[in-house]
Amino acid sequence: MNEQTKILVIGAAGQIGVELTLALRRKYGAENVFASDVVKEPKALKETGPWQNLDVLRADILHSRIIRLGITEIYMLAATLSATGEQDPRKAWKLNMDGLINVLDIAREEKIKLFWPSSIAVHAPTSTVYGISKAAGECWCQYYFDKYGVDVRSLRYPGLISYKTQPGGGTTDYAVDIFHSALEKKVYKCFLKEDTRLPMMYMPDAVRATIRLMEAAPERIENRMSYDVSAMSFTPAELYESIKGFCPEFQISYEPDHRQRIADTWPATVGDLEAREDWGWRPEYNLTMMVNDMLVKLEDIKM
Ligand code: AKB
Repeated sequence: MNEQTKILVIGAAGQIGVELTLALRRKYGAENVFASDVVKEPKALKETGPWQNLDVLRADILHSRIIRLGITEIYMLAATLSATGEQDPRKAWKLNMDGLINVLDIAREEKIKLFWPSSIAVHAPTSTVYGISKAAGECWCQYYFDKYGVDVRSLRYPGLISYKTQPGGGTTDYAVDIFHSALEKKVYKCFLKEDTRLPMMYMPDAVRATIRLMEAAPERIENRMSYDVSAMSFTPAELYESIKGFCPEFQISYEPDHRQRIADTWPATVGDLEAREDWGWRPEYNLTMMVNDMLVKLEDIKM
């Protein structure tokens, strides 16, 4: 690690933000990783390192704080997800697009290395405002790299499964909610059809992929738009069967809602050869390993 590396995580209270911040603090030292969000500091981050209340849409304040803290790397995670974005498309567009461009401008002026997450939603870019914003965001990343040499790197995350923080308003959220119902011995009402297959990833793999991409030598990053990364792909019925192997009494019912329409446009699987070849991506968790680990960790938390 370069002596002066100072990291800012924007959107640190979200599903990826909490776990990525904790992993970065373990790796780079707590005092070198500043977590920030517009909402208050989540319990999971309290007393683990420095916290800043920052709004990515207030570019001037953000810019001066970044200079004052001597930030050299930014993980810009603040975004509205696919399902929530459909309730107020203009608001989602503003956060997802203006937020990214604000940070790209600061990265350009201060020569800061930047990570920004894209999504499998780009494979059906016009089915949600989220998909449009991710597809456009990838183009902005390429543009800032080509035109200004900004060292920006990106992954297209699949649905992410985690136990520390709940996801916030995505189409793949069922794959987290289902575990809470299983442990609370409730019947789970799934909002997607039983045979809806989507690409998914366990959070430890997502965090590892993100840090590995950011640590790769710049000449290995051939793709400045975004890399597909894949780990597993399953349907609600397959996930249910896997959980039932550990919780035999668990029951499910299927009541598809507006999110089914979004899921139907997304790919069932994605190929990640480019990420494997360019910077050595390999997932560690398959469906059974993920289910086992989720149930153990959630049980510990709930006890
Ligand atoms: C969502 O469902 O909106 C996200 C995603 C796949 O980008 N989890």
